[in-house]
Amino acid sequence: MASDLKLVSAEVCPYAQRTRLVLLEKGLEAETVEIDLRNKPGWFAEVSPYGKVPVLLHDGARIWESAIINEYLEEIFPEPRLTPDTAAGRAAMRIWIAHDDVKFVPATYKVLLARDDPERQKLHRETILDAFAFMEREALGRRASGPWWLGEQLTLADLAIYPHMERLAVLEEYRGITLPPACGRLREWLAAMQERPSVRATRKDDAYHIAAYAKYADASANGTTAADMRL
Ligand SMILES: N[C@@H](CCC(=O)N[C@@H](CS)C(=O)NCC(=O)O)C(=O)O
Repeated sequence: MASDLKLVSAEVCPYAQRTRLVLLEKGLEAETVEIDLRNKPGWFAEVSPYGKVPVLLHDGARIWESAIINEYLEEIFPEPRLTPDTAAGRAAMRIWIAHDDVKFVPATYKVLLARDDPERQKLHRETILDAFAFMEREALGRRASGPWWLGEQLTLADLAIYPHMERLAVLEEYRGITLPPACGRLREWLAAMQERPSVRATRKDDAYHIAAYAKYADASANGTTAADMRL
């Protein structure tokens, strides 16, 4: 039952937003428990094995890692479908979620945390710019048609990648990194995403994100995410 769903979340968190987007796209109601990541409640360590949000509790199961939570929701609540019908399509969807998780997002945290190291900043800046160009060319540039990441169908790839793109103002504010003019498809995709009711319901403005990431940009962040990203 959808009403058995409980999401441990934090409004600032792009990964938690991924799952909130899937819940909204599927019209699922969940009890959402917001936590303050700078002041985690005592019970959080029991619930979250990595000390991170999001965590989903459902039907006796405890699921963590946003991309895996979203696939779980897709399996249990298949309508509306957010995965392609073909195996190749599903592989493409997972490739782009992995690209976001492994290539793009770590570089965005690392470029902020490298406050005092211009060489490392340069390295991560290049990774980010390469990732923009790669997404523009290899994902959006290869779609047959349609406004979404893989074409006509909105999938978990759109909902996984969007929250990090919503936060691009953070990179511009602190490190002067912007989406290059050549990334017109990315810009159009972002605009299309921002029309969706699920995005409108979860979206925060640039000023909110800029304030939320100040502790990464001044390298004072001391949570588990910052520890992982410093490695
Ligand atoms: N790979 C994880 C990442 C989740 C994550 O990094 N969450 C952050 C907030 S955006 C967190 O809870 N960090 C805890 C901390 O920094 O102490 C996922 O996809 O769910």
